[in-house]
Amino acid sequence: MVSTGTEMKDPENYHKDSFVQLHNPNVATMKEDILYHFGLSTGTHDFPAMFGDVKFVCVGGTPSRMKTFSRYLAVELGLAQAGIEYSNICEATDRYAMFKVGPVLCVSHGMGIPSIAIMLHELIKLLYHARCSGITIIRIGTSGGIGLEPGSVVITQQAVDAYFKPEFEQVVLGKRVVRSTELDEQLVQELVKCSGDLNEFPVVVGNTMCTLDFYEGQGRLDGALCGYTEKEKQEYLNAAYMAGVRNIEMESSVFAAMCRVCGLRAAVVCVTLLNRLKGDQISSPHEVLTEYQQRPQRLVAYFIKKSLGMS
Ligand code: R2B
Ligand code: URA
Repeated sequence: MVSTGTEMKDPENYHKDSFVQLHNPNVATMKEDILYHFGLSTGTHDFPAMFGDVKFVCVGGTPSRMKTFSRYLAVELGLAQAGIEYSNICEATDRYAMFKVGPVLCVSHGMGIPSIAIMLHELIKLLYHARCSGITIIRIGTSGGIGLEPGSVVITQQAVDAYFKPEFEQVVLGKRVVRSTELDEQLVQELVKCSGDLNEFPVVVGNTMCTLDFYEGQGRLDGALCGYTEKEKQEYLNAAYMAGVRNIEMESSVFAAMCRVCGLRAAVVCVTLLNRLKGDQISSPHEVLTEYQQRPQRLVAYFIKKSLGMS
């Protein structure tokens, strides 16, 4: 079976006050749902009470980055209290970390498609069990840029695969299933507007290539394996640039595909740590990289504040 995923819904109308939808009739019939990798269960936790007021979800690679982001958000949203730390809701497991700051849930997803996909299955079910509606979800992350100054932030227009196609392909029961990776255009424009308001660092809208690997998958010359030349690498990255690709990372395609099917308004905002046309190694000093990583956080925190009528 080859499915485009477009039969699922009309993307124009799926946000508004829409409830999170699962694309699985089995879950509604389950007495208890154990979200194993979160260490949470509908049998032991009151999801509507814990998460029913969530309106924004921010996901990013590492637990520490999401903790830092939740602290920063607490200050920005006026919810920080001296000496009080937001605790990790998933402390029963070390697979993922989750922090809740008012209406914002911050969750780490690890590296790569399999890791974020597992997290998203459980996150989307969590939002469904909590009866959340009108959710906006944003991946904030890092990436390698193509033809951009390091530190530039890319708001993803389309998440594309390594052939530059806006598709996510998975094998389900031995068959190819292809889903669309289209993202919410209006949300892209809202984020662009916020970047103009902030005017603190370069922000571009472009396609994001999602790969299965950091080294060969992204055409690096410095992995343990490499069977191509510098010239072939440059040709590939230039072809990506011509296809509108401005950055490369490892989660956006499945993120876009899953959120689309389940009625979540989704965006991807990643900073570029280097310009891949100029090299492969991430060699900027730690402080520089730390500041770069804060850029998507600053933009998204501003967007949330603005959406809540706070700026
Ligand atoms: C960006 O950075 C990670 C690889 O270093 C990966 O998770 C990604 O998408
Ligand atoms: N993350 C990636 O996936 N690639 C890069 O080049 C940098 C960060």
